[in-house]
Amino acid sequence: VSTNLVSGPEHTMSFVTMDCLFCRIVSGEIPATLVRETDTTLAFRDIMPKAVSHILVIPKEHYADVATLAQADAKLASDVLETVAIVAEHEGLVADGFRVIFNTGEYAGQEVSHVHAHVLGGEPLGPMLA
Ligand code: IU
Repeated sequence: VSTNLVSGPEHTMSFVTMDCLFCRIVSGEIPATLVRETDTTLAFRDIMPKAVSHILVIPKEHYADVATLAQADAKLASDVLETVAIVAEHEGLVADGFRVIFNTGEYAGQEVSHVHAHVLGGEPLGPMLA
């Protein structure tokens, strides 16, 4: 896995792996519809939305999944959850409720190995699947 140190006006220094799709979104190499950016996290719209509102929240730094992140950097995991909460508020999802999902590993069908919270809402969501 190659790692690059990326710096730029809108990105503070962060380690990214350039063979990771979401790291490429962090670096600006691949476009995404950004919803919110903090020093440590990024929120953007899922390209194949499964609800009226479907946003992905990621740490800029690469961690494979939520379990790895939580054990390696509890503060960064907390930053991700804070961005989830702020995005849910800005999207107007709080009053009616919303769902947060971290698919983790093969059985959960995790496709992108860069931890991401799915934030889903804006309509009744039905059974608990992302
Ligand atoms: P998963 O939890 O790893 O299965 O979710 C990956 C999500 O990333 C999935 O909902 C895709 O629609 C989404 N996605 C994206 O937003 N932009 C992309 O370029 C690609 C996937 I590839």
